[in-house]
Amino acid sequence: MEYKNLILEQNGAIAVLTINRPKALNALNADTLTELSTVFDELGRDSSVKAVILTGSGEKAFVAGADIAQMKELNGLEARRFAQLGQSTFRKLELLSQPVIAAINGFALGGGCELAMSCDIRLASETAKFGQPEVTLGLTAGFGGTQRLPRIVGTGVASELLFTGDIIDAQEAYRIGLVNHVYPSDKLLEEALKLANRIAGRAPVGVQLSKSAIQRGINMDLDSAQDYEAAVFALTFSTRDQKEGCSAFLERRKPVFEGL
Ligand code: DAK
Repeated sequence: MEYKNLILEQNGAIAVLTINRPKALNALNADTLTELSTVFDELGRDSSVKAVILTGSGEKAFVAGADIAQMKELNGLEARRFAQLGQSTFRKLELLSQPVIAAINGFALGGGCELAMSCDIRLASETAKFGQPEVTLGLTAGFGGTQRLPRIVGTGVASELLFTGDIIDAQEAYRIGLVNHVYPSDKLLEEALKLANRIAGRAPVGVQLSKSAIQRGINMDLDSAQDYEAAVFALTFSTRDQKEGCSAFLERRKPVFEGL
């Protein structure tokens, strides 16, 4: 399918999805959110895709937030619809069967930081900047930031960022655990592809069920989460890849996984 504000490319088993509104620093307007929602459905159906990389077009921004020009004119009801569109799209991303790596190549502010936080793994370029500046605009975060940021960095650090709107650099984001790794800008995509390919080489059902156990389990009490973990663990025993992986270990050879 053709998209106006997105570029979807496939590199072997890896899909690279680029948000492409560089003139507006890839800000998320309603059209872009709607396209993202559609592309996540498309990717979820595509069993040839084993991992996804999400990035922003140009050298300056991952995503500089929700589109302020569009948002400024909303009335209360429209703002609720806009927040719901963003929230449901980001939740779809979080629950996408394949793992998603955010390659954060510049500003990840407001909705952009919230988008990155909906990905499974965050890699940043040395020039990346992060923040939830909504309070500087007279708003609160509306695409899950008040919920995901505390889960990732803890309530104290999240509260400071959400109350001040301060913008932090990639090293500080690394220090507080918001990103997994920081790379020079010209190495970011290469490193993201390396990581995605390492993941794509593992048993796909195992990877996808691990993701599901993390994403579903984190919002459950520990006993329910462990029950869920036991159920997904059991499910892997109905796959050929489980037999292959264990046999390959015992036979001291590399496994050949089929995703079945
Ligand atoms: N929206 C729309 N356009 C944006 C934009 C944004 N978020 N960020 C940048 N742009 C546009 C600029 O207007 C400019 O357009 P032209 O003037 O060239 O037409 C172009 O991108 C380049 O930006 P600058 O000229 O400003 O570039 P600089 O290098 O000088 O500055 C910057 C870069 C990232 C520091 C600056 O652009 C900036 O501060 N941008 C805004 C960042 C921001 O505050 N982001 C958070 C947005 S608020 C909710 C739903 C959602 C949300 C909240 C509530 N509900 C419905 C409840 C989410 C809120 C947000 O994400």
